[in-house]
Amino acid sequence: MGRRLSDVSAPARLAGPDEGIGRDELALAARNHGLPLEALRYDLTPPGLHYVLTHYDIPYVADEASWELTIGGGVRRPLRLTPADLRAYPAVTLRVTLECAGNGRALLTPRPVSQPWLVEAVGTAEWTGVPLRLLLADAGIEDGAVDVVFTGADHGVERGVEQDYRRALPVDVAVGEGVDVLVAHTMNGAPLPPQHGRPLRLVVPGWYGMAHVKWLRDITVTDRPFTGFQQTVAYRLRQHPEEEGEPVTRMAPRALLIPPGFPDFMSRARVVRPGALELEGRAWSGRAPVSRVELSTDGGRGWGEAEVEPAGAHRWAWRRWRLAWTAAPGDHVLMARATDAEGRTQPLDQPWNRGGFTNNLVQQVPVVCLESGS
Ligand SMILES: Nc1nc2c(c(=O)[nH]1)N[C@H]1C(S)=C(S)[C@@H](COP(=O)(O)O)O[C@H]1N2
Ligand SMILES: [Mo]
Repeated sequence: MGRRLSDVSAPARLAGPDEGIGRDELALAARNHGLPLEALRYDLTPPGLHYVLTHYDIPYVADEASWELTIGGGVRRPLRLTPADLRAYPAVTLRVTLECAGNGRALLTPRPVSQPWLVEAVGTAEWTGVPLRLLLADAGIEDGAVDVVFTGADHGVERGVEQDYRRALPVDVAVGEGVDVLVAHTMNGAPLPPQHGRPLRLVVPGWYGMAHVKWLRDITVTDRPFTGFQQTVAYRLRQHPEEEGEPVTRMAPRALLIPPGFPDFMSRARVVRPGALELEGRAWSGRAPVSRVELSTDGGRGWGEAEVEPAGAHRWAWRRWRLAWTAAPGDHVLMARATDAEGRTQPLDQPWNRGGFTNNLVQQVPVVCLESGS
């Protein structure tokens, strides 16, 4: 019997009311790991602890020297560049917090069936590369450009559509003066590891992960809006499947706690002993800088103001925050809430859409404080 791609490729769906995480979701979770939350302690996430998300397979790149990045479409001088060519350009290094747009998805009700993130789809790295603006200036963008389309070397099928991983940015974002979009060849001072895009990837400070195309092999300038799968089918905010939906773009504010105390192996419940503790965590936002972080130690009834470290030179990276707490014996629920300088804050009720995207529900961390002396 003839087989079709639609036979092997599942449609998008929501989990049923009592449906647990399935084997398909487990398979994705085992490939695409999160940041162990204790690693929020590092300013720069060691690459092995940075979250990973890859829709298809990680391309095998034996020899960087034979890699070519092509730049074409609506440009006057199409370019072909090797990683060595890119390393010869003036380099810019940016510290960037990257978060998957689906972070928090597995906590939603109903649960969109996809990569089942809790809240750990985040990491911060120093990316070094060439500003896209420079490359596009060398290529010479023609008048009437609308989008810049980025193609990765990975290939797969998703909801019946066979594709290369491909995403676009509006041309004003691609060449924007405010912040450098980078074609990065270096992560934390070393060549990109395979899972993070070896040898080249796009880095779009402030945007959710899906825009940061890995294994970048082509950049094409177009004079009409890009309508590929990852732009118009996936990564849209929809309540109903037939809606066109708003595109997913920049990261909403989020704060996470460094898990206090020590964990139970199986339940991951946090255990602390009574007394003074310093609660610490990180917060970030892709539109306006984080301006405050509030903490609740009683499940959201009262909120205290955390001390947030200054952003310093790193506007696009997470910021550390802290607040003292005296733990008393009993059960507690800790919550942290970030607000950005334009007043966007994290909701206490789940923001829901069919993809589970951009959901920045306040994190809840149950903590058991032991009796003194136990
Ligand atoms: N080529 C390609 N680029 C990609 C992806 C992909 O599947 N293929 N996944 C995107 C998504 S959804 C995310 S969240 C980030 C994850 O980047 P990381 O694995 O380096 O953390 O890569 C993005 N870039
Ligand atoms: Mo993602």
